Amino acid sequence: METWVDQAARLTKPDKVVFCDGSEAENNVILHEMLKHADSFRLNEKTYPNCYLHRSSPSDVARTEHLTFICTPDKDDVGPTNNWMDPGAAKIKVGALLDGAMRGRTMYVVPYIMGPANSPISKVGLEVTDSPYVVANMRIMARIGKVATDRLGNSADFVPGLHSLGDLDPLRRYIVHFPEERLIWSVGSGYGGNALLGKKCFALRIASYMARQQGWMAEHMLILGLESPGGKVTYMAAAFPSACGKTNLAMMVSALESQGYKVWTVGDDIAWMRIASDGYLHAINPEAGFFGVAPGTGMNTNPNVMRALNRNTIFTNVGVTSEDEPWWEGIGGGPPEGLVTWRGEKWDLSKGPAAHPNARYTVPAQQSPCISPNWEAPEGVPISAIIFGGRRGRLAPLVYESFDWQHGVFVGATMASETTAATTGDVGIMRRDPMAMLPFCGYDMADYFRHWLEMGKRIPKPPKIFHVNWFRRGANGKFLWPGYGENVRVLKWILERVEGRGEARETEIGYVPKKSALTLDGLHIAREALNELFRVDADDWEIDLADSREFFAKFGPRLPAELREEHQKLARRLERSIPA
Ligand code: GTP
Ligand code: SPV
Ligand code: MN
Repeated sequence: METWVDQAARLTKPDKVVFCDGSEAENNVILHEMLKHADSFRLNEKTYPNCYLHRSSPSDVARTEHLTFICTPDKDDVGPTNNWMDPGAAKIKVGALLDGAMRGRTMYVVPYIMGPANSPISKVGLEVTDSPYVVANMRIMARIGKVATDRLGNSADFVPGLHSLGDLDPLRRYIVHFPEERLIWSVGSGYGGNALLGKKCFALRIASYMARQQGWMAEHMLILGLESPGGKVTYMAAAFPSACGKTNLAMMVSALESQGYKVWTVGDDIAWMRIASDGYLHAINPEAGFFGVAPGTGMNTNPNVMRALNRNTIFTNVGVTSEDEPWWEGIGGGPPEGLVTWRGEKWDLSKGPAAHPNARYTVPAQQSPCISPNWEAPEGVPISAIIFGGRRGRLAPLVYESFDWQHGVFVGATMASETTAATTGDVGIMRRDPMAMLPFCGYDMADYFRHWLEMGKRIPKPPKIFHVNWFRRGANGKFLWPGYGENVRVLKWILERVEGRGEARETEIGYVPKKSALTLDGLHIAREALNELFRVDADDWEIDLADSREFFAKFGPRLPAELREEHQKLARRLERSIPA
């Protein structure tokens, strides 16, 4: 570890190197450093103790997928959906930007564990960074310092990551991964998934590569436990693309709590899953905190997270009130007098939203009132259902179940969703995002599909696979389904299907709940809205099939034949149902 740190320091030439032990005293020093910068502030100490506001550079507010690369000797190994750079060329190009990048700055060395400290599934990483904001976030999002160095001992089995803010210019920003070396270099961004290297860079891109080699899975999934009457808890994992509702589903206050259905959070963004000796796929949450989307989060949508956000939280790119309290669209109520925007300007209507649409909070997981008692179980939790989903204004019904694992893999592989503010670029554009891993798979996605198919054969008690869509819109353009805490009604049906109950009708695309099978008491929803939510329109699906065929074609012969077979089977089922 010291050797690697020395090399990183020789390249970046910091004035000072600080090894982080993760202690409270050290955290205070780092927060003090963070607050020296004009972009960070302490919030109201009475109402928001130990809370901070950080404003990132206006051109550095989301992940930048076009500046993210996978570097393998053979270009074909990253597949058609990843950006590729030759490892040698990347070292030269990005190395030039890192050369001397920390002059006049302190280099913080942050050893960290992804996963519970005592779990055999956990892994150690090491991030060096010149950003105190990154250190403060890593401290919430991972287990850092002494626990990690203790776990590592003399071993060299860790994933190193070199991060520098550089000059924050998007023209000199690169997030590059060397999966064969298990190495990450990131320069030019201080934002979330670009800079907190344990998260997307390690726990998904590098880990997905390792997982295929070693026979496990690293997925962009929340993990929740659904408690049913009598107290039994059934665990489910769900993959939705960025800003499509993972945190909210994992932390919901159930609309059916009075009937005995309650949701417990194990994780909100990433799942590492292994086949355990009981025959189930077991999942751990490699993270220790939530880096969640602030806009849209309020007492009426996600009271559990709201109750966690009033202490020890770092807010990024939210607005701030005259009382030094954080504010964003959807927090409840209109913009208060004296509101200041995420860019530090006095708010008025001409400024648009006061919080950036991808504004985030970083909060310790254990502050959540619904954190599962098993969230740090070393062996993980057994997964009974995998749920795919996305933002689909049309087409996909509220929920459907795949016929079997292979069909479920096809459902995941053909997932599509409207783009969101979580990544730089246009918002609201439909794109294919298989398993919500399009930006996070560290190798060819055709091989990734193959890995999914192989895993299915190896899991003695495989989870059932479902697809949900909270975002279908009616003719008036409004969402048909109320979402949030009401989503538990769909989870309840999924649980019943897992248990072999739950009534369904077979359609061309899979099993859809019989209308009487979904618990709707207490919910005011028009019959037409329900009909539309469950409608499977064969013509629309045929159009979608043409699009997924084109997507699959990109992968050429590497695409598993099983997926072409599923594609043809669906095409045939649709043909049969459309009158000539
Ligand atoms: P990442 O952290 O980017 O991976 O996102 P995520 O999948 O955890 O998304 P999150 O739960 O933070 O939700 C993103 C946005 O979708 C927020 O603005 C939410 O308010 C909104 N949202 C979440 N769940 C629902 C839902 O059931 N219905 C509707 N209409 N909006 C939702
Ligand atoms: C996502 O974009 O999927 C996130 C936030 O969870 S980030 O850490 O920026 O990747
Ligand atoms: Mn995410």
